[in-house]
Amino acid sequence: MSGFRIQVINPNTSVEMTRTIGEAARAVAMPGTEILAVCPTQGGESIEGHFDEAIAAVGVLEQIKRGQAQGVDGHIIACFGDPGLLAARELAKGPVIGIAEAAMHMATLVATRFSVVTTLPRTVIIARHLLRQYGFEHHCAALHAIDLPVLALEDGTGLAQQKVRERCIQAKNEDNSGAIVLGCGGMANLARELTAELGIPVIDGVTAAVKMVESLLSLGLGTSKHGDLAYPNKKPLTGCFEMLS
Ligand code: 2AL
Repeated sequence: MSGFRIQVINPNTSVEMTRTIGEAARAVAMPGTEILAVCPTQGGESIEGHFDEAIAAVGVLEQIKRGQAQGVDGHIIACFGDPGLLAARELAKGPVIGIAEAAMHMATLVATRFSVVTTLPRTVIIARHLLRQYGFEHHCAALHAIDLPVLALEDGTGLAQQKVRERCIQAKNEDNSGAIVLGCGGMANLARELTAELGIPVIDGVTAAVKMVESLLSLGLGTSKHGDLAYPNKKPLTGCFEMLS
């Protein structure tokens, strides 16, 4: 089976991070899969809290609409908070996977307990909420922050990448976790090297989500349109939301 078109949406407006995410996605995609890496035209350059996520969710929905109009087969929300995930599923016919859920699901398949390494301490709290929401609380041994902002991953110094590496090693040794989940879309290019170096699965959600969307599409599965994920009830939307109606 080949010929899937998968839209990878970076919900922040950083063009550099969108490139990193797109390259990581292409590196694992099947030969026939086309990866379209996009980001919203409006919003914040990084997503680091609930306020940022609320804004980013609108950008995600705009891109889902656009992707559907272009006939893409599936979508990935490439921010670790999975902003707008269920709303995106209402709009989409094909599968929509968030990178946090993708990485967490994958981790439970290869280890009994995993640790999360993310960017800021406040993101740790958001990730903890997601663990509870997705039912993975009991699979997670600990969460760690490198304590650097998201855009430090794109500043070219390598400092953030070094801190991610150190935190992953610490998590392996101190939490006694069997796997590590990387908690930011901007860490997508680090998983394979860290997996080799640490000798345990280090899972990035972007690449995990690519394989999940490909799997669902190969099985002929899309988002259920029965029940709460049915298309949104039609009603006029005004102002800046007109583009979503
Ligand atoms: C994120 C992410 O993945 N992209 C972004 O802008 N903020 N979340 C995070 N936990 O760092």
